[in-house]
Amino acid sequence: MGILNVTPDSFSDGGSYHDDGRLVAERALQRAAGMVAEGAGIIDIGGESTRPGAEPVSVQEELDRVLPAVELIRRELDVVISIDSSTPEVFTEAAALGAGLLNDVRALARDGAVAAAAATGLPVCLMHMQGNTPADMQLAPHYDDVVQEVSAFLSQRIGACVAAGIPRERLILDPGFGFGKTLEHNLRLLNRMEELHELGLPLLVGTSRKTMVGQVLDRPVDQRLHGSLATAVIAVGKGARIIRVHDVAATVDAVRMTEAVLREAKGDVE
Ligand code: 9MG
Repeated sequence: MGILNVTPDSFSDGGSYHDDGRLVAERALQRAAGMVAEGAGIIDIGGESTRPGAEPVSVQEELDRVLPAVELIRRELDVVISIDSSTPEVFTEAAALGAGLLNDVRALARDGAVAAAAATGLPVCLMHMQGNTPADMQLAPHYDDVVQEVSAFLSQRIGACVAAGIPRERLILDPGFGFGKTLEHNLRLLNRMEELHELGLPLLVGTSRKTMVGQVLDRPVDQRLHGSLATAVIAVGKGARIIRVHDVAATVDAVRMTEAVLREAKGDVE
């Protein structure tokens, strides 16, 4: 899964979102085409930053950022479009334009989100976050047992989705690396990720360029590729099915190599 942000600061190489929404959609298409050529099977389009401390955007602003990119990418590329959003109106409109997956860091907790997601008929990724919003999630994360609590939260959200008519088979789970977690919590979650298989659903993992990599390696965000690849390899080794990344080509190579080793262990060598 390649990451495609369509926030105003995402295309700082000239041109501005506010000047011309179409220009952003065209830049977004170029980036998406690059990631597809590098091997991405899913493009995750987001119009609201989920970084710690990020300011919320209005529904209209989010729609204006996301929909032109969805429409253009859907028309031009053969790839699954994922919508990185928590906003019911965005789910509905993006689904009507051909999106194929909803990726919600708030696990459909916003008012009307479960019903709107159910009505689209699309698969949904439910992510764990401690704290209600990216703005407050890193204030003082605390868990007695991070893996158990993430698992219990996801289990509760699965129940809410199934009760609202989203079948289990349409759900994907994500432990939410970096969302209301210290470095120790993130490392423990990665080490014990197998325990989340008890929930019986595919796992999505996003660690690409995150603070946890920067903290271990003492590297700024533009020097975290190698550390991010290490976490992707571990996640695939522990059964993750989707890896959400900025650096698609390098991750595809690392994942293909990991899968070859895992296949050999099962006696299945090409
Ligand atoms: C939008 N977004 C940012 N980080 C993410 C992560 O780790 N997982 C998912 N599902 N979405 C994320």
